[in-house]
Amino acid sequence: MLINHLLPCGTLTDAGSSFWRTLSINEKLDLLFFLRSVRMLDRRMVLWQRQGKIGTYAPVEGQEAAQVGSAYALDKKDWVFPSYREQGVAFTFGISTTSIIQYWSGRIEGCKPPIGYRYVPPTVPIATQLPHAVGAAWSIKKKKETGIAIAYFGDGATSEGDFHEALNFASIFDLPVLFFCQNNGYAISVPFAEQSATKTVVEKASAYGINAYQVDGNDVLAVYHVVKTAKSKRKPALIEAVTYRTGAHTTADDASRYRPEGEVRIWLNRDPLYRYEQLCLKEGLLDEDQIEKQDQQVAKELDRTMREVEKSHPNPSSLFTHVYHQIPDWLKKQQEEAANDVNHGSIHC
Ligand SMILES: Cc1ncc(C[n+]2csc(CCOP(=O)(O)OP(=O)(O)O)c2C)c(N)n1
Repeated sequence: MLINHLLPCGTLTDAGSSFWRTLSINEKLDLLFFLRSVRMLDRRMVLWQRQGKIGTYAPVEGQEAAQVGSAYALDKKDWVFPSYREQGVAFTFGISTTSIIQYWSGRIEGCKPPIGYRYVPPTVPIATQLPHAVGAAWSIKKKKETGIAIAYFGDGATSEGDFHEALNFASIFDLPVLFFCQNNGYAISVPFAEQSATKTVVEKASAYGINAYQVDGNDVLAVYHVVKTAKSKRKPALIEAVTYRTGAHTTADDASRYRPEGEVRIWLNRDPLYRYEQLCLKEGLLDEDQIEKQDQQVAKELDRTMREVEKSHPNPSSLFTHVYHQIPDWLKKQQEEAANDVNHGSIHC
């Protein structure tokens, strides 16, 4: 059964009303702040990619509630294993926008987890981060720590062997790990029905005997509630957040080639940000002027961060590190040449 707390028009369901009453004002406002900030960051990233300031980018628009709601339920004791589309998770978990922008600019600095955050670099090979999260959860259990591990992935990842091995291992060893799938309907251009024999992701959990939750991924309250609950059990669980990416797979993709316009329109009417903002306005938590002022501050801060990143130039030597344990001689030669070019001014960095 799909867990739902907030309808697309911004009205709470009965379960939603009960949960809403348990939240503090700060929690309620934080969720709105993160949703709005992530949307602003994401839209700017697309523009910055078009302006050549960052590399190819994977937009989050449409999936903000799934990312903000889940990450807001985490704390610094937890280990996070993201995929490449998790800017909303990163931002909510406390990773700096500097680091997020650096990652998408291909900079080594953006791949280093900040001190104090168990947030590993985003994984591009699909599903390989799931067994890693299981390993972290195994270590948590052995060391009797109190955190959990969470792996983020898409619906396409459930067709990889790593997904099945990870769930099986987590169940057999009874590990505190959450498998958080954002089912956004497509693995690039392949619709879910063409790559999965089951109608849902969540039913795959029964094959491994683990807890399962299917939640409206565009409902930030329901996602927050589900992840909080699953986390408190300290057992493996598969969570399917049913959502949709309203933009393209990446800035290198044209989604109109494989997605009917009518389908996109249906999901735009289920926008995760609109519904939560309507609730906050109706509840009188803040008014439109306050939202506008907050947005202006966030926008200013994002633009300032981008200017700072642009000013700091990459060291070309970083192209050669972290690839081989022992760098081969032929590559070492290229590294020296690059360093010489920098020293003699033929590469400006
Ligand atoms: C092991 C592997 N195979 C293929 C790819 C190419 N690839 C990049 S994204 C993608 C689709 C992934 O879809 P999904 O898991 O649903 O995540 P989403 O992009 O929708 O967030 C594929 C097949 C890859 N990165 N890694």
